Amino acid sequence: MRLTFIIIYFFSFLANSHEYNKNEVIIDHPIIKVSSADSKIGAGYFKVINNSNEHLYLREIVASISTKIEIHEVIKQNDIYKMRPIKNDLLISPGESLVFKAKSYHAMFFNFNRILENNEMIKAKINFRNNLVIPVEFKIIIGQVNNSHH
Ligand SMILES: [Cu+2]
Repeated sequence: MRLTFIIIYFFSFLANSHEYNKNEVIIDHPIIKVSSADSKIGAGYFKVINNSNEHLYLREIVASISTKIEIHEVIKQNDIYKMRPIKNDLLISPGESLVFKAKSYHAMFFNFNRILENNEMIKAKINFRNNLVIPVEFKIIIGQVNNSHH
């Protein structure tokens, strides 16, 4: 009984995880959270792991589903979280990782050009300095978005 449970857990974990790898740089579990299928904005989360020996600078994210994608940072001012586009490329040092998550760095997708489906995969490219481009697919997660400071 217990073994069955462990096996099911293991395979469901595999099914839920997706990652992309190029030049020793890993993009782990990219998702876009939206509040509904016809949302016009969404927040993108993922983890960047730099296993290379080079300094890595994340520059931008591009995807045909969205006309504008910004990388935001979140700052806390007078106990209120505020987000704003980053001014400089994001450094991830060799051996370090950076997590895009709620109340922290995230990608803002604006103006989706069609209705979205839960769990569908959205093609995108994450661009770094020195012409490093990592193609990924963001999984759409509908529901449970806290719009005030995702
Ligand atoms: Cu934002």
